[in-house]
Amino acid sequence: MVKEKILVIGASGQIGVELTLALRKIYGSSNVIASDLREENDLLKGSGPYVSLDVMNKEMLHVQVIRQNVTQIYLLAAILSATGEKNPNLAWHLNMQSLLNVLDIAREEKLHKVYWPSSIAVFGPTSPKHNCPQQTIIEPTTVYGISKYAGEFWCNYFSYRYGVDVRSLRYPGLISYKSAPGGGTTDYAIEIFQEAIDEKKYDCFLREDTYLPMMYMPDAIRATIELMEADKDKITVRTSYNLSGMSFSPMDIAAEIKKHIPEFSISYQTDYRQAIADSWPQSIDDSVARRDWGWKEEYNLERMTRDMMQNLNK
Ligand code: NAD
Ligand code: AKB
Repeated sequence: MVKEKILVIGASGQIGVELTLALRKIYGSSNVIASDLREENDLLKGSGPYVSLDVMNKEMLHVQVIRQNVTQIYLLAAILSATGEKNPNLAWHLNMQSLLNVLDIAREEKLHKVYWPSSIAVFGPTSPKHNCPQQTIIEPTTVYGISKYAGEFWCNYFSYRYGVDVRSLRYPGLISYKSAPGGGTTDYAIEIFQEAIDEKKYDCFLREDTYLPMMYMPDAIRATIELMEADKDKITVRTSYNLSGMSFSPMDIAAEIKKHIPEFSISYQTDYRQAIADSWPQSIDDSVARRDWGWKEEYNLERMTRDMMQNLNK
């Protein structure tokens, strides 16, 4: 087996913490270097190497890659949909330049693989609302969605033009309890759990019937690793794979939480994030990922809620 040295950029974020820990289990702690602009997340401390790194500083990134003999990069640094609408220039700049820096270095240093996540945010109001297919009309209306769609085409370009083995998933909204979310529209589905436990009520910023594609973090981590470990000849999509777990609305998740906390109540006060959510599909067709590398989710709303409640109550 080829010895891999993995650099995770954005390791202190919602996905980064859990992905770094999962990669360390597979590849060995010392072979997975966590890096971030902010300080090391408490859950990572003592579990392996950490470097402070700004992905926008290409020279420093390049030095780290050479110095540490990095063979794979997982690039997770980004500005998400809700924060992106508050500062579109910054979101575009970070989301695009970070990817171009990583792809350039991957080409120059002949890295074995690169992982970069896209999002269901690439889809816009003209895309099909239900079972949105892999290839369809894609006209995103958020700066985050535009940056993700442009990024997908850069991945495709570097793959076909320079042979960079870059792989990507269009994650749905991800729900987790270990590290805090970073400014997305789907964050309500995380906040609701903590508020239900602490306050027994939650004031939701999306309308009760806003259905969105969602996934529990253990499924997302497994999908990422399965995609990255799949044989190269199985990967037919070099932009980004549709990926699906479940679809629910605030009303559905509130009803599920009520099974665990009967006195829980939800109210609704929508804000600018409603328009973002309304522009996205309600559910995703991920049959191409299922066909190419055997994707199958394990968690539905009921199972996820039970697991979230158990872990948050600990
Ligand atoms: P997050 O905001 O929780 O984490 C991003 C991390 O990147 C943060 O720790 C931040 O400090 C770091 N970062 C920011 N600027 C940096 C820089 N210049 N250099 C180095 N690090 C920097 O985000 P997340 O939810 O973990 O998302 C990770 C990736 O997955 C992003 O590309 C996001 O678009 C994508 N994604 C996330 C979701 C989700 O629901 N969480 C859904 C779809 C796609
Ligand atoms: C967000 O809401 O911005 C993210 C995403 C779906 O990309 N969770």
